Amino acid sequence: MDIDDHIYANESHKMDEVGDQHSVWKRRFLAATVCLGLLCVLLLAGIIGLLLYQRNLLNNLTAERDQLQTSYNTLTKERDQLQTSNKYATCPQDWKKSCCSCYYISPDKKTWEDSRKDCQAREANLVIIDSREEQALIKAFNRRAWFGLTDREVEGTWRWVDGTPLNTSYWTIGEPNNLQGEDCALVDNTQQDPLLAWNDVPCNHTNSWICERQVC
Ligand code: 2F8
Ligand code: CA
Repeated sequence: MDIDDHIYANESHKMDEVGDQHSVWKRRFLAATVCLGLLCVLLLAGIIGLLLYQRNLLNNLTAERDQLQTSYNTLTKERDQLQTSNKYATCPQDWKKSCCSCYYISPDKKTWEDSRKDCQAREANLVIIDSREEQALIKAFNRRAWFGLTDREVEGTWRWVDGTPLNTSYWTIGEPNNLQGEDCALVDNTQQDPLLAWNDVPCNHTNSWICERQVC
């Protein structure tokens, strides 16, 4: 082997070494790239997973909030209903309770219409007497007082303040007689028999009055 061949062999060997190193780096670069790619994919999957988890959490929280809101609304409604029923289950101070009604007996005197308005302002109405027991109770209050009966719309046709016609009545003998244009009924405290105690008198007279508020 002459010197040229030797140099050539040497150079060729060096080139092979460089080539080998190059392919080693190439493989390392490729491996690094693949690793980086995998890392990116994992990171992306992690981020997507996290976002999905967050969305799921948010949906659950929203559903829970809506449920709580519904429960709150229901409870508020129930509380209001209880407060209303409690308000009407007991009679206000100075009212008398009997059976299913509260009765207010006025200390002062007004016309029939103003008496009716007063009762309405008290969330009640002039009393509608629809049983013998109630008539006896009203009579026992021992007042000359208006109650919720009038024939001011049609003379001789007596109607209760709720618009229902009069079926059973407790007029004093000889009443109603419309003596002086008398269109409103009162219970007369001078009569003995509690079941014969009504009289018709002019509506613009002033008398005590009895309101009734039904509580059941
Ligand atoms: O006699 C019955 C008659 O008595 C009174 O008139 C004199 C009554 N009037 C008043 O109470 C205002 C009548 O209504 C009653 O019919
Ligand atoms: Ca009369």
